Amino acid sequence: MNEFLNKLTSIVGSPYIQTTGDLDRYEEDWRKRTKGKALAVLSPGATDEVSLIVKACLQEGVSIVPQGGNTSMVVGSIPDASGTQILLSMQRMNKVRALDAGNLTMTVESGCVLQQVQQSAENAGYLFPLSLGSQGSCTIGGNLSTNAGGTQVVRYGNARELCLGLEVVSANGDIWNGLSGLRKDNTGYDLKNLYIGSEGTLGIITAATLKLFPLPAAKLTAWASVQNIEQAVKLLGLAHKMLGPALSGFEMMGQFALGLVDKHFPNLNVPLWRESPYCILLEASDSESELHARVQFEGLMQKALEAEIITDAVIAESLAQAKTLWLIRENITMAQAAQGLNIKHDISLPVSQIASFVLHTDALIAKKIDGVRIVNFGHLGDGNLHYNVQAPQGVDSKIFLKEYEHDINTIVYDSVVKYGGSISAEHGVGSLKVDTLKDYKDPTALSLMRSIKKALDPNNIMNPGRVINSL
Ligand code: FAD
Ligand code: 2HG
Ligand code: ZN
Repeated sequence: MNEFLNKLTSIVGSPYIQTTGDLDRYEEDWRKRTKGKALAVLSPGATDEVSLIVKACLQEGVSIVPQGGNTSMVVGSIPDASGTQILLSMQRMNKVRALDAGNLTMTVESGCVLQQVQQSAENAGYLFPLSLGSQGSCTIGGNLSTNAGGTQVVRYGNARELCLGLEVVSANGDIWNGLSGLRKDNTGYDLKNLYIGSEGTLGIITAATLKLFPLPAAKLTAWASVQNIEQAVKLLGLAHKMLGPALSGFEMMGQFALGLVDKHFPNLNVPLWRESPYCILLEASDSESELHARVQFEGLMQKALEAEIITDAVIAESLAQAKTLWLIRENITMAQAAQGLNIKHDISLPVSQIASFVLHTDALIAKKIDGVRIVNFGHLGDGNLHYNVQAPQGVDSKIFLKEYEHDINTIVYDSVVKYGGSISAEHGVGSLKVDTLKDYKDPTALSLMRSIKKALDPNNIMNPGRVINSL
């Protein structure tokens, strides 16, 4: 083993291999549910180093866990407890390689933090629209490997839709340069889209060519209260109709979720939440002007009030106000963390089914556990709910999870199937949902997925046990 570690040291250089010391930030998952142990943490600085590492690991039969910002919600990016895996941190590979204004593309290394990618695009006068609450620490490689969603999907799509090309180190150590930047390329199987969303189980993304967009001339943000989800869905329909492609964000937040923000971030002054079961955060991105956006937005709010779809609304009057409204939404995850562990469900449903799903599932859960609280919020514009279940007041969250996690998951996921949804909308499968996936995914689809895994990673060295665990 020493010889193997010496070989790895010679590839990355001794400052970039760690086997001892405080490795918690690499070995513990973001939610602090699980802690693993790596044989070594490697931080390569270039694609050819990644290639040499994979070849060395393959020869030694050692598996690799790729990691970006370690913000996974599904325990996908930490090593297992065996102390035999290599944790490959991509954070040193953080260069912007090129920006092609004529082609509206930017090529970046996979360890670039998402916020850095957004900022680099903006500095050059363009927009890279992917936006997540974790954008200050997640990496673009992690975003692509999980096909991340976030708050701008309703207009710009998931990470997959924002990527035109990849550079990948395959599971046998070969470097595939697919950084084409082409919007059309029908020359066979779509390799890029196999690696996107594969959660590090097929290869390592080392760089990506991303789509850029013109910066909008104006952005407006509004906050509205509604009596129930049916009204929220009506508002979404009206917003699509009246704003067209300008609608760039449509988030729904339940009263208990906002109450947590109010409790843990009291300086944020959450509007309208005490008197309404749900609040909606809407954003319009206009390519004409601030005035044009405001007229359209005010028209939408007026009509929604007249039709009694919403009960009240505020339109942000300044950038600072808009930022605060977004901070309230983005801090729901931190507020939950401050409250204690809960049972997370990142689900997607046809928008038309969401109200019935929530009514049905709320009732089943309330029947099972008295006083349980639902942290219900999410990207309603994309049919993506974060339907999280919090222990009743006064019940220890760890004991609650131990006792009820399995049963609650069964209730929620059976209900997801009943209403035509998916058990993972944007966070992925990781190891947390790997057993659940077996029960809820079409068997033929699972069998095809296993064939792909066997073909691209025959020695099962890439993030084994994640996404699919029986080969
Ligand atoms: P990591 O957590 O390090 O890894 C995630 C997975 O990708 C792992 O399986 C890992 O092995 C693999 N991986 C990482 N880098 C590479 C690479 N270069 N090559 C191959 N595989 C790789 N997610 C959403 O979709 N939408 C949200 O709105 C959202 N909001 C969040 C808010 C907060 C506060 C937090 C903590 C998380 C949120 N997430 C959200 C989840 C998470 O941020 C995303 O899944 C993100 O895309 C992960 O990026 P990362 O760099 O941290 O990846
Ligand atoms: C979000 O939309 C994230 O804020 C996290 O996807 C969801 O905390 C969660 O459950
Ligand atoms: Zn989300």
